Amino acid sequence: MGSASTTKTSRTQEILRRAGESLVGGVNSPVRAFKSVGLEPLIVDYGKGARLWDADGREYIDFIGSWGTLILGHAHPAITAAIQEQAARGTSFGATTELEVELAERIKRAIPSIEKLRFVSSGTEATMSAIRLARAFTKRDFVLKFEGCYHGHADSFLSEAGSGLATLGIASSPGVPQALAALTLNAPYNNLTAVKKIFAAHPNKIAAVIVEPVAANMGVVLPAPGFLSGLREITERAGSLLIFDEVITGFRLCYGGAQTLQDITPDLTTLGKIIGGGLPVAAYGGRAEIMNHVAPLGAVYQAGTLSGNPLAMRAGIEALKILEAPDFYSDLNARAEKLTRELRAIISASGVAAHLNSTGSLATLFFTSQAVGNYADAKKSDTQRYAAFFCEMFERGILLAPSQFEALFLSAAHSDVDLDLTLSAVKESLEGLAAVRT
Ligand code: KE4
Repeated sequence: MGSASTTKTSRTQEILRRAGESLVGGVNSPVRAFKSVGLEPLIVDYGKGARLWDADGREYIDFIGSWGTLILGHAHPAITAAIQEQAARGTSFGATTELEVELAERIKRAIPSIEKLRFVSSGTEATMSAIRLARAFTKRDFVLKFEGCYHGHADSFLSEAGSGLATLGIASSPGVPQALAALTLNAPYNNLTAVKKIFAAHPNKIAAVIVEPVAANMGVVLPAPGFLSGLREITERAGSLLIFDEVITGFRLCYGGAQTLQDITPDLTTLGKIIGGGLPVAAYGGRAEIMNHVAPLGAVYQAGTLSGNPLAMRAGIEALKILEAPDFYSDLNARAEKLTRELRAIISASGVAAHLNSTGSLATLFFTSQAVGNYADAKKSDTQRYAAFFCEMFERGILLAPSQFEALFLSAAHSDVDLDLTLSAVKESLEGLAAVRT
């Protein structure tokens, strides 16, 4: 497995050359460019289970899993069959089908805070629409987000954001009008004092607080005890909406949202990734009193040609059917617990300054000796060491996120053999790093 390409005329090189001519940076999403780890983008040929094969037949154990989407692994047979069957019946009608009603009903049963929802085709569409709705419902303009959290690339979110912006060191994106950027307020994650100060400075002006209930776009950072309940209290008192961006955590940690485990009821929730079974599906939803302000019932306009398309709905339904199995999450989370326990033992024995943050099947290995509780902590990580670690693992056929500020996603498809190979590769890679002083 692995061993980055050396033959210059490989199929990968030929596709990379063409990709560079037609796609910006050879990719359709910046974090895929592998820039921060000093490699050329991976060109994938196909995936099966927990494995990916690149254009030159090199095999990898995949911990990106389409950025958390593939909790069931690549090309799950039941999902593939469902897609094939639906494709023969039509992929998109631009009209309602029972399939979108069925998927919505499944999501509502799993996440009771969602009384009504609207399907869209990307997490960005979901969060962008949720913010527009919150501004309309509260008649307020400011939104509060958290440094290092990432909510997609809509204008209101591109300041102090995580994921690809953190990876590329972009503090705020050009092209966002200053007048709009000024309406986005940022606070450090896990810092309620800062949140209270911002609310005091903007009385009756903040439409919503949007938060990842478990942050995964600055790397994985857990909410401190009381942080999320504190946000609930502050927003309730201020007449602002609380939006849980569960695009990553939705159906990742349990059959529901992180809100299910944290017993907190947000006003709106955004979902994506897992609910589409590998096809482009996202959603925003919440109290009917709020959602009924969206067109055609209300005046808040949001639309989408492929929203709720039957092909993607069918894939999502099939995925949630499998995830609903009684022991799915207890099994996955037990395997994840075993993996992270053994990873911590290897890290400790290696003597390398590294910290593993994890919850359920989400984890990030930060190359820092300190605990990581917010974006400022995360940015103290040695990103060069992370890049060196990434390359060592990549050489050994283990594909991690090509960024210190992303997560490792364990799926139900990762076998004991995959995990044993991964642990051996981590041990060897860290030993390699320990031998090299950077
Ligand atoms: P998309 O527009 O990329 O479907 O979703 C945006 C989004 C919204 N909210 C959260 C919490 C998210 O994590 C994301 C997207 N996640 C990143 C990975 N960290 C997508 C990967 C990429 O940008 O290519």
